[in-house]
Amino acid sequence: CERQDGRPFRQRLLVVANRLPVSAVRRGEDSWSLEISAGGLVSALLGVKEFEARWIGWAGVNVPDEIGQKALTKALAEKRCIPVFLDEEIVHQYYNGYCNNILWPLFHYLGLPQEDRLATTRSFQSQFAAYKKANQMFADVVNMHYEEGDVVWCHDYHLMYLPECLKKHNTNMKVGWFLHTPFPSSEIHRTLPSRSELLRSVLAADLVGFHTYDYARHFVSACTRILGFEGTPEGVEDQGRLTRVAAFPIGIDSDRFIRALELPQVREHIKDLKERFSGRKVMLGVDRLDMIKGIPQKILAFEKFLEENPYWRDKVVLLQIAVPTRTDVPEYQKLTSQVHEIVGRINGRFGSLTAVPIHHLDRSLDFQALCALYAVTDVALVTSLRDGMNLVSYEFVACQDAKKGVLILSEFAGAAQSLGAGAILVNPWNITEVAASISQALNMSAEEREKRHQHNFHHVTSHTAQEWAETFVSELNDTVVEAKLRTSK
Ligand code: ADQ
Repeated sequence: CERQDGRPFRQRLLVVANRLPVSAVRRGEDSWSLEISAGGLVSALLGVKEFEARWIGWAGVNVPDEIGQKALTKALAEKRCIPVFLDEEIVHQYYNGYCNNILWPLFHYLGLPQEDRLATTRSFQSQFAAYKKANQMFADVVNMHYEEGDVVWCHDYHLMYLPECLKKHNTNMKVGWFLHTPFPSSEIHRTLPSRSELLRSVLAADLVGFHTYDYARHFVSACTRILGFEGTPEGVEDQGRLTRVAAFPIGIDSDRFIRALELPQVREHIKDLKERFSGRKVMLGVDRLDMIKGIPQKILAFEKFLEENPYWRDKVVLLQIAVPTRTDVPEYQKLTSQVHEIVGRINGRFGSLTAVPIHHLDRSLDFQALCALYAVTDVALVTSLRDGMNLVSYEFVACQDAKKGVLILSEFAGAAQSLGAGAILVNPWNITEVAASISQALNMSAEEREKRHQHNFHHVTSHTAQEWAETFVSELNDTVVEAKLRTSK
């Protein structure tokens, strides 16, 4: 594709997500230091060569003054990032409130936190108003930077109201929306007071994507049951207007992990870990410390395994690496102390003066340390109670071509649909079943491990993050843009 002046034309992709892929730290009145966080989405989009990506999102800091805002905008521009400035009150109501206290637990089938259920119900309207206001602020920034021919890709549950805001301003804008969490059964979505407004807004997009067919199907049935629209194999139709709905399972940049294993520092790290845990099988959990990840259930299952298998007590170690998130939320603080308490009890019960069965770290690991850990692991335990996809399971598989370890995977993670044939699938709520699967994994023959690993490795290396992004954006480009704003029935 060429422009009139003969230069190659690269279509601009405006990626809109709640958080920009950078951490910003203020160094002075008008100076900022920025660090790019290399998450899955960043590497996925860096790999897509035919588009020129620009990021639009919140930088995660409150910048009340104009000098600070100008300086940050300028610094971010060098990283192709455009900030949306949200004040503290909006962040409290929109992000902590509506997104994290209402949508996040609901979409993961966890319900509202028990102790403040009524309070949440009372503050619902004001939080939803803040959610809409915040989404409009994102839309204003997109509109300011949009040029004809750009494609706009909105991400996640934080921005469900964005497609409608964008299309109201410009019906010709090409808009896609992708959800990184599960979309729950329509019976769950029905309980949300703002259920119809959110569905209608998402349907204003030209393409709506989910990790799995199940989530897409749940979304389509929510639209048919709640809005009375028609579900078709292509998506959702209303008065002749179709919104395409489909599954686009995300992947990882598998080469980045495979290449890292060849680095001298990583090899050194692997050697140290092997010496440190020599004579013991290594089991690994890597999660954000979130209710959805099922960390207490996983540790209880490990306890049951030790209880029932005395032979293994001094021959196995569980390394649980949990990055703290949302540390200011009481529910998450409670989860942290609960996990610490269970780990302490189990180590007291089964540990000795020289060794403990569980090493629990409340922190993030850098990329190289993470790769080394994945590589020395015999059994990975991914026991999310619900998870949109779960990339940790993919990363583990990518680093296991030498060892061919076993993946124990929750049937409630989206990844179960792609890695199910190679993993041992479990119901994470059933600790007896998870304990039995640990035993199965540790006793598995080398041939069976090889067979299961090959299946998963092939999937992880052939369904990459780059392919995911390319497929979504090219399908978005192929949709017919039309006015899809739905009026209330
Ligand atoms: P998350 O809930 O964050 O993502 P996940 O997909 O597992 O879950 O990705 C977590 C990422 O953080 C991985 O790349 C992992 O390496 C990293 N990470 C986790 N713990 C770490 C630790 N202790 N140290 C260092 N790194 C750590 C959301 C959805 C998922 C969906 C993704 C992508 O909840 O279901 O798979 O988005 O769509």
